[in-house]
Amino acid sequence: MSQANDVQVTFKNIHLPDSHTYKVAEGRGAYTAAAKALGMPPGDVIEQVKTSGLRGRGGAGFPAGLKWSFIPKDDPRPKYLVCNADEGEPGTCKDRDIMRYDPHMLIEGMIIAGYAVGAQRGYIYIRGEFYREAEVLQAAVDEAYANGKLGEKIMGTEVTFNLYVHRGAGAYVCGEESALLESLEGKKGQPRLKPPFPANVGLYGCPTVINNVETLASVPAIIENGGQWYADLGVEKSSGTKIFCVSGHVNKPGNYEVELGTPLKTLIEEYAGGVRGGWDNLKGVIPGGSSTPVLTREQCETVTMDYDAIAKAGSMLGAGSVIVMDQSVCIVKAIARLSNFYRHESCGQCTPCREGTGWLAQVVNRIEDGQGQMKDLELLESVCANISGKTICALGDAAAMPIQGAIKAFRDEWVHHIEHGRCMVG
Ligand code: L3W
Ligand code: SF4
Repeated sequence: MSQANDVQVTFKNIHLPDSHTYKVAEGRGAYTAAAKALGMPPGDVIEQVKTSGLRGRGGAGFPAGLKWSFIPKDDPRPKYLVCNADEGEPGTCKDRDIMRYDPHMLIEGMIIAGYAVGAQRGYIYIRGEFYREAEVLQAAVDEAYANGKLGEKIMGTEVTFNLYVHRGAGAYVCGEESALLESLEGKKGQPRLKPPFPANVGLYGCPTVINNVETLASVPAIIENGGQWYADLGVEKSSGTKIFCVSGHVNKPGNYEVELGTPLKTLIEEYAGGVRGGWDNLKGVIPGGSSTPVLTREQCETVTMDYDAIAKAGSMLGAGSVIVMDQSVCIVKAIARLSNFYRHESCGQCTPCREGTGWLAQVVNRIEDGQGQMKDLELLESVCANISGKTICALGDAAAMPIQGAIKAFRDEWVHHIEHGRCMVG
């Protein structure tokens, strides 16, 4: 759970008692933004979201309004809206809290998005392990139907929007949008080659918008207050607020919603209670989830939490999962943990990822076990280079990037492991 702070968009209501219920949601003004949107031409709704500068909060940061505008207009095929609630990236737990505590904000965002792109049907694909959240969501969907917010002729208009909650079955790769669509269609959850992008060939071969939970939950506030209001929050090219999931060696781990552009050091020291044992005890931070390269303490001193600044520092904002590691962490052991994860989650469809993730895990584990040789570092770099950019989906890159980053930033630890057969942190 997060703490309240000055700027709240998606977490604005989560501290209200029973915030997940329709009664409380209605009392705080839920669905007024949807009613407003339904009174606007769909193109104007898309324009407001474009003006807001809202970027996808699932990891890639793709502009949401632009994505909506890709849906072909004069196309007889049905259009679909899909919410990616698969939240499987290690370190990420923000969408879970939105669904737990404010499901009506997500539903309202989906009504607005569905209307804007001409979709009469929406799906929330929720991670299988989120059993309780799926129950809360389904109850909220049922309440929204019962109160005329979903179904036919919603809110006194001619608009139809039906919404379904679909539970996944526990595969990380189903968070990749095209694997998610395959899974939703009842097939094995394996990524598709892109292009074509889902905007043209998505669910059942039809135009489909897929957005993350946090992205869609940001939409009601944008419509209510105007795109420019949102654009004025945050920094250039990274507008608005973002929920950061701060975990690891901090005194107050949790989800914190702050404006994009907030210094990482402020996020850790002022919101998350500081590094265990003090700032000087910090070793490094994975800023955006397990797929993103680690930042050193020196970089953490100055970097700000926005898309461009993190990219400039050689990493990615990703899904905003800030994993803090203090001096007790063995970087090789931490990377071994991640490598085992990616080996396990590779869907096996393409050779560089299927074979490469196996090799990476094997070599990293060998070094961790004290059996490594200096040439293993070159081998790791070579395997990473042969995966990166050569696979169907980003999972291959995601397995390679943390290793490349950790060798670059903490080479001395890898060398010590190899030369001494053990970790330098004791
Ligand atoms: C139409 C074009 N649509 C791009 C759409 C595309 C997608 C979005 C972004 O990976 C990243 C990955 C993970 N016409 C388009 C177009 N689109 N060009 O825009 O696309 P893309 O390919 O840049 O990214 P992606 O495949 O969605 C997502 C990273 O996020 N990540 C993931 C974390 C996991 C979670 C989670 O568990 N919640 O988020 C963390 O870093 O590695 O790089 O919709 O269709 N010309
Ligand atoms: Fe499957 Fe890996 Fe290829 Fe993605 S990169 S399609 S997870 S084998």
